[in-house]
Amino acid sequence: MKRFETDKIRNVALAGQGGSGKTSLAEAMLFVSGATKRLGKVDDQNSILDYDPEEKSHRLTISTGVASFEHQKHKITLLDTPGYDVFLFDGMGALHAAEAVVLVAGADSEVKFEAEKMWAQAQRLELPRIVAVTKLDKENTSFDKVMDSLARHFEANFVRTMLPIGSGSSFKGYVDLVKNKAFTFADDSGKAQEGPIPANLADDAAAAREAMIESLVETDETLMEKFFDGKPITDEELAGALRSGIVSGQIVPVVIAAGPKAVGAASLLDLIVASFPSPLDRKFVPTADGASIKADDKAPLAALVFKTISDPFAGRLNLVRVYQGHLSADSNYHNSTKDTDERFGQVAALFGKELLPVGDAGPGDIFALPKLKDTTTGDVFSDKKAPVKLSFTEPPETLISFAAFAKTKGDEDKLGQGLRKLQDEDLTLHATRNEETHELIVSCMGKLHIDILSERMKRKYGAEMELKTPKVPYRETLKGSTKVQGRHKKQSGGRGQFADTWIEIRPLPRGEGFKFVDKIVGGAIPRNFIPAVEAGIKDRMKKGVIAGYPVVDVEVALYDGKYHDVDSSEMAFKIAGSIGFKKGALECKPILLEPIEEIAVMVPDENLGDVIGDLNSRRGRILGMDPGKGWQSVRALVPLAEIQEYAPDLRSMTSGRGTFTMKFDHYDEVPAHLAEKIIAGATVEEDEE
Ligand SMILES: Nc1nc2c(ncn2[C@@H]2O[C@H](COP(=O)(O)OP(=O)(O)OP(=O)(O)O)[C@@H](O)[C@H]2O)c(=O)[nH]1
Ligand SMILES: [Mg+2]
Repeated sequence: MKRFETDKIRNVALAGQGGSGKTSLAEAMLFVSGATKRLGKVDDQNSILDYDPEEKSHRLTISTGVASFEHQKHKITLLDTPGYDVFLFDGMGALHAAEAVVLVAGADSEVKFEAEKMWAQAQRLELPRIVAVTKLDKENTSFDKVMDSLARHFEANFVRTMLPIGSGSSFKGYVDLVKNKAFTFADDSGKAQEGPIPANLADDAAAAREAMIESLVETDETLMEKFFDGKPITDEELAGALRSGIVSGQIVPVVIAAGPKAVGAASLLDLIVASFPSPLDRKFVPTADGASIKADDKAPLAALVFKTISDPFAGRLNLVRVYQGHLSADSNYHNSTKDTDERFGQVAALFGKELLPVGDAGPGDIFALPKLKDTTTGDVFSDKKAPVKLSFTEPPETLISFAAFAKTKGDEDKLGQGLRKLQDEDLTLHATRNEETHELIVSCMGKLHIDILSERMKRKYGAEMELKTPKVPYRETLKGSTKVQGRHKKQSGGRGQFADTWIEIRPLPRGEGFKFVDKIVGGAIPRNFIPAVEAGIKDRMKKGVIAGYPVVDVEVALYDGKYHDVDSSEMAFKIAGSIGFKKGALECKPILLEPIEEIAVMVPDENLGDVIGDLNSRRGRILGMDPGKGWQSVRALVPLAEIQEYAPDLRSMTSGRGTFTMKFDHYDEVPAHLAEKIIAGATVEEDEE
């Protein structure tokens, strides 16, 4: 693909809630521009953008699809973002690469939280928006209902620039209020029949056009004067006001489309070319130090890696957007985030999974770099001498954790490697080993997320993942104190084993761990055996005394003992230490401790009662509530054992709108009736005598 002047580039992200029709609309644009020979369909699994096998089988977008193509002497790059909540972060990152966002709103649904989140991200990045209303060909839909829903959920000056012709099965196309003509579609060729406005719509169209003109002229004072003086506004003036209204964000046009029938795709492309911002119009690129960025080819380089794709065969593919300066293939560049140099062998535009080599790239270009060494999402390429600190959106906290095992013995390495590769391309996936429970913990955003990760793991890295609820890292501690003898004596022919110890055990305040006090006087136990006694006690503490969990917060003083010149050894004293500790600990009212998490839940007002009731039923203790506009933030302490699968439950209680963060707070005593059950189901390792 050749390079285009910066003002001839349009980077457009499609965003919106799951299943609203983003990919279908993007496919329709590829088709009507001639970039594809046939109309790709999500349902027929032949979409260019949802090319990944898991995207095909689930018929939804998991990872932002990118397609660059030429249309009317412009280079258009579409970024087709995911809409389902667990994949949203990928799309939020991709918005960094766009100049404008098309919010795709399906007429068959109220605006949902996923659309709200992407809208908010567009707002943070100060990206102009337009709305494309899809699915007006479905029964029981109405354009007015969509407009109402938009107005309820977003603060923006929505302006209809189209009106639908027909609805449900009689939906035929739209009236273009700017051109003041009707466009109807007989088939899915994308070609419209242009004609006069149908008589039954004439009044509505005239009123809607008047309202549109009024909104448009408001963005320009001279136009406004002209309008209120009753003078006619020319088509050029209207087009100019539309463009400046979009670019400045003063208006949000609402258009009509239906991807699977290629309705509205050509006219959306026209609007993108004529009225969407080019990279030169971009006012704001977030930087860590507030430095400003100019879409200037000659300025020092500033390019952001907004996405990494990890492939078992091709390796890593980094998706990059240049904001400032330029770069070319077969040259070295500085990754200023990681402070390493990388060689750009190939620079390629993307068309779904296809790579189209380009020689060089400048401000506004979006492309892929195969086979870099160290670079991943969020990294910045800039001049070593004039480093630029571009900001990238922080990934959200993960919401659910699983203990992962390899289904087939021997696949543990594959699993570990696969998880590392999957983490490269997904910042909302974390894999860590829990040192206490020794489990491999995989944390991510939700149920659908882990399902897709499991499928990918199997297909790409050949390991089947078995998932369980993670073990709760309980601990044991003691409430009383005692003095106890630990004695180990064995005579089995030849040299025997002998060690005798007296220890005093007492509890320490929570969090103090373990303290060993050596009170041996007069050589009751020789000095060289004392560390062995301590080691034996520590060993036993790790293995637990009632349920197999580590014992914490105790002090043990070794104050007396006996030894034998021939039969005593370090091993014998170690065993005596362990035996003594176990015996003594059982006399000291041992109890179980459980981790307590502090959770902060953002709840829509209408779900507050349900959420609080649910937290109470999870043995939660509400700490406080902070009201917001239509929302409450609830803080509570909840035992980890009760809240490991909170994400899907909160999702269903709040129709997906509730969010939460959780962090470890402290360990607390497990209530006796629950402790009994845990202890009954546990095994404690015996001493090796
Ligand atoms: N009737 C009708 N169906 C549509 C329209 N647009 C999309 N669909 C269907 O809606 C479903 C979802 O379409 P997609 O294009 O995959 O939606 P999406 O927004 O990309 O979905 P995610 O990527 O999962 O967020 C598919 O079955 C489409 O065929 C439309 O305008 N009319
Ligand atoms: Mg999609």
